[in-house]
Order: sequence, then C-alpha cells, then structure tokens
Amino acid sequence: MQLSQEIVAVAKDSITMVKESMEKDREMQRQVMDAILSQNPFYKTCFSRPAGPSVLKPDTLGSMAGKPKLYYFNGRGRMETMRWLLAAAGIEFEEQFFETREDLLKLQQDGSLLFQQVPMVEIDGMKMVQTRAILNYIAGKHNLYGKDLKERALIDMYVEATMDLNEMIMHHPLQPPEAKAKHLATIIEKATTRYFPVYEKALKDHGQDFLVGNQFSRADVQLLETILMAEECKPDILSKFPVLQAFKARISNIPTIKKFLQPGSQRKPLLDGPREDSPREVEPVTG
Ligand SMILES: N[C@@H](CCC(=O)N[C@@H](CS)C(=O)NCC(=O)O)C(=O)O
Repeated sequence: MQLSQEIVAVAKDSITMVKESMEKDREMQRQVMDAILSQNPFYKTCFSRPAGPSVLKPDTLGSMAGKPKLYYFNGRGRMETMRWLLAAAGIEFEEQFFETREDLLKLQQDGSLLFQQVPMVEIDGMKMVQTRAILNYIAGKHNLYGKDLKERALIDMYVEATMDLNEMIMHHPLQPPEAKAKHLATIIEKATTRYFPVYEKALKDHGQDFLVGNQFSRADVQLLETILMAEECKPDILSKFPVLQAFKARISNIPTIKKFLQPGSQRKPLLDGPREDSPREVEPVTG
C-alpha cells in the first residue's frame, strides 16, 4: 500500500516536471517570436527600416526554377546554416529579406508557409520549411551527407550537437541583462567540456582531414560554423584544442568556404555586437 502511494507520488512529480519543462519551451518560443515582432536587439536589423510598401510582390513568389531562394530576416537566426551549406556546396542563392512585419504576415497569409513559420526556401519546385528538413535536403542533394546510412547517422549526431550549441549561442541576446554573464559562462563551459572534446578526439583518433568517412560533409561545415560562433563568445575558446585549430584552418581554406568567409559574402554578421572582445571577422587563413 505504502509502496503504491510512493509510486503515485513519484509519477505525479514526474508529470509536474514534464509540464514545467514544456511550459518553459513554450515560453522560449513566445520570447523568440516577441523578439522578432518587437525589434529586440536579436532581430533589430530585421525590421529596422521604415515601414513601407511590402517587398514581397506577387511576382517574386512562386519562381520555381533556377537558384534556391531563401526567405527570412536579414540576420543569421535559423537560416544561417542553410547559407553555409549552400555556399560550401558552391551553390548560388537568392535571398528575400523581410523588411516589415507585413512581409512575414503576407507569406503567412498567402499559404507559402506550411506551418506559418520561416525559414522558407524555394528549391526544386518546393517551398520548403522546417530548418532540419531543408538542411537535410541541401546536404543530400549536394553530396554532403555521407556515403551510407551509418555515415549519415554519425553525421546527424555530430550536427545535432553543433545545433544544440548554436541554439544556446543564438538565445544569448534574449537573456535579461542580469542573466547574460551566467549564460555566457554556460555556453563556454558546454562548448569546452561537452562538445569540442568529442570532435577533437574523433579527428585525433582517425587522423583524417574530415570528421566522417574521410570525405567533406555537412558535419565539417556545421562544425566550422559553430566554432566561429563560439569564438565570438570567447576568442581563444579553441586554445586547448589543437586538432580543432588545425581543422578550422583546413576547412576555412576550402575554396567555396574561403569565399564565404570573405567580407561581402552572404554570410550574416553577429547582430548584437562582440561578446568577449570578439573579433568581427575571421582572421585571414594562411596555407
Ligand atoms: N521548427 C521550425 C521553427 C521555425 C520558427 O520558429 N520560426 C520562427 C522564426 S525563427 C517563426 O517563423 N515564427 C513565426 C511564428 O511562429 O508564427 C524550424 O526549425 O524551422
């Protein structure tokens, strides 16, 4: 009897914890959306121009051939990794930035967004939404996704971890001022104790140039993107990771990526200014 009461109590506690965690997730989503719609510094350049006529004219939608066309804010957000993958694959793309709130509303209302959310990418006759679905498509199409299911599984594990870290970094500007220092410390701690050691060890153990299958893949691209974002949080964050330092230099020198790292490319800048004396641009890569 006593035991079953204890089990019921534990179950109730677990349900309360799950409910609290779901509420926290919903709250984070609400904050991101509020930030977008209220010109929070995170997206300040998205709506920074005076509201004018919508930039999304009917004839700019539905163009189904040619270059992929990216619809998003003029900032990194959830779109930046798609820019990285396309650039790494040497694919030219067009971008349609939302300049007013109405631009987003218009896309939401005209049925272009399957779930009323962006990023949206027009590609190969599809209006693709959902970040991971789009990234998977681009990676699969451009041979950045391993040679078999097992390589793909490993790539997925590696890139999901980079995305976890990216998300923490992306949410940093949304933290209230009094929480920022602690949040930044958590990012640095997670990067240096949970994530980077795994990539350092993987590269060291197999001794190859690329993370998976001795072949350039999205895992390399997404890891480099994340390293650069982490360096914006702490410029010397790689100091204890010599193999990752070499990896960064090597991947940065792949011609398509080198081009993307040049000023004036479609790569988006950090919006809310440097964090710990971070350099704005990547140092020139030699070799
Ligand atoms: N699971 C989606 C989430 C997309 C998402 O939350 N997009 C935000 C902008 S970054 C949005 O469109 N919010 C508008 C809304 O939810 O109404 C994805 O990964 O693409």
